[in-house]
Amino acid sequence: MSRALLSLGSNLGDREQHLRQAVRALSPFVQRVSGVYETPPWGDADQPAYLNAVLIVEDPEASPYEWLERAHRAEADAERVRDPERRFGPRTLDVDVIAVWDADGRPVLSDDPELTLPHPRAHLRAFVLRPWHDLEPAAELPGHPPITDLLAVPGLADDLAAMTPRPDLALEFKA
Ligand code: PH2
Ligand code: MG
Ligand code: MG
Repeated sequence: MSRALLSLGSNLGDREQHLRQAVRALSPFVQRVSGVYETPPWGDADQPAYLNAVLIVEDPEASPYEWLERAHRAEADAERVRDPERRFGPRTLDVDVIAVWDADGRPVLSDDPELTLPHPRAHLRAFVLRPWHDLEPAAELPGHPPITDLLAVPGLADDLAAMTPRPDLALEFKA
């Protein structure tokens, strides 16, 4: 189990710092870091705007659950507090495991509610698809059309138009 796409999001506190901290925490595994986008909140409109980015990470040893554990650890480091009443509510740091590929490049599929793979809503989220597309234009979300086609779905047009690239916030990363 070796490769994963992780999405990062923050809309509370020092958002930039939270994203940087996540990249640092995952740095032994990080292969690529996308640009940062400022995005309106999705799913629960009554909260501040997000900063979003994606990471491509690799570790020949890691199982999908290890990626989830690392994601949760990074969230805990950002002192994330979960509000059970607001599933899509504000957070200091959200690290989601979007998709995982095994050592042979085959997608890992899972319907475990703890870790559904691929992420069940990723194909609807411009804030995941667009930064991913910037890194890997030919990518495919397992079980879906190529992400270029997903980005062309009319339902995503408004969300894409509302995303602002933030090149001023490039997430430094030294391999
Ligand atoms: N995450 C959510 C809910 N809504 N909206 C944006 N723009 N970006 C996010 O990362 C996000 C969201 C829950 O994970
Ligand atoms: Mg999320
Ligand atoms: Mg999450």
